[in-house]
Amino acid sequence: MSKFNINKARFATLCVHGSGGVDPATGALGIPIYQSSTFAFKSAEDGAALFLGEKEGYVYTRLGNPTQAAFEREMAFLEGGEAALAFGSGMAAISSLIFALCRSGDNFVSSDTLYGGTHNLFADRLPKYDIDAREINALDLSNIENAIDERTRLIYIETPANPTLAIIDIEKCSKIAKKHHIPLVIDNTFSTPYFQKPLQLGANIIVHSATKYIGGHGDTVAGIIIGKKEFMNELRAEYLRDFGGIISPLNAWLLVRGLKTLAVRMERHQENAFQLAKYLSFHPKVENVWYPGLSTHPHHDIAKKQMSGYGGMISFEVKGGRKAGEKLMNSVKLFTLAVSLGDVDSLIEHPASMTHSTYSAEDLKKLGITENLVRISVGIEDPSDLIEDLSQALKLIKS
Ligand code: LCS
Repeated sequence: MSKFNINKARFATLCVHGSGGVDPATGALGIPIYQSSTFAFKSAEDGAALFLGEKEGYVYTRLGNPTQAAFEREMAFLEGGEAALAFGSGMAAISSLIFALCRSGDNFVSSDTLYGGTHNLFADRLPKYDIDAREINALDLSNIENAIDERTRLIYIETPANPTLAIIDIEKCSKIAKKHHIPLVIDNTFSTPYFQKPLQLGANIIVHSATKYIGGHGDTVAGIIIGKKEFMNELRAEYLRDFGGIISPLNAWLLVRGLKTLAVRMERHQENAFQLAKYLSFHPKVENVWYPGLSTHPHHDIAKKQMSGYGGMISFEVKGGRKAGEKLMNSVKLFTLAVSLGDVDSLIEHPASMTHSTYSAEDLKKLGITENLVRISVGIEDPSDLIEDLSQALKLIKS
């Protein structure tokens, strides 16, 4: 019997069967956790050749590890990229990427609604290295054009944006990037390759906080970059080797395992989120619901064009200001009051005082991250239980 042609497989099959097959060393169907810091050389000459890069193989886990490689291979495969590079966190991936692309005196253009940690890196840390992150409203594409000059090294877009679920047109951004011969970087954390394929839309590099849907179980912190092989090799040498923000073999293994169920988890996250978004839209104590799948979402048309589904994140405003939002968050019983997202468990948090507290009050207002905005990461529980929980908590808010 001829072997199944994995290249023709659909996404859910790719998630399960992956790019790697069985472990070549042992035949293990599940990739082993190569929990080893170092790897023995066959001879002194062999070690020297590995160090010179004349021979492929493993040397030391900071420079590469088979479990880490399995995760990278799988992510490159699922995103449709040439290669990938795993990091110890999403922030390690993003900071390494920016340092790899920019030198002192350079700048880059970024969408202004970002995860609060990314914004903090861009607005507070990078200026210390004389790198200017120009955070602009990328919903108006002319703002991107206008911010670009001869020292601009990349365009960085988070879409859907955390926490407002703003959707930026990737294809249109990629045309601007091409015109200026600079790479377009997309943070694909909220969608995952299951719902959005930025490389197919013209982007050049993808970053993820793999902590979220990629792992899916809330038990790992990790990041990954996907792009051209040559660039990934350069990044590995310059940034993993010298800056050292590597992923551990155990965490890489948890992510490989998480990816096997990515398709079914994303389907269920979306199904549940749709039901909750509709429920919240009609609730008298809720003002605005931001979910890209709703036709009332201001960028629904762009979402429909570039995403094959809308994910599991919802933000909404509770009538009655900050106090009403706090009452809701303190009253839920099934949702966990916690940051992070993309877990099988449903989570609830307050962006203005938690994940996005790195923004100034003025910026929060400008971006629509209001005092009464609550963000939920919809898990894979029974949606009726989730609705009942929100319902009992909303009932406790005095109108
Ligand atoms: N990109 C996005 C879109 C994120 O949401 C996060 C973290 C990161 C990058 C950074 O990844 P990390 O280093 O945490 O793996 N977002 C978080 C959030 O919304 N709540 O807690 C963390």
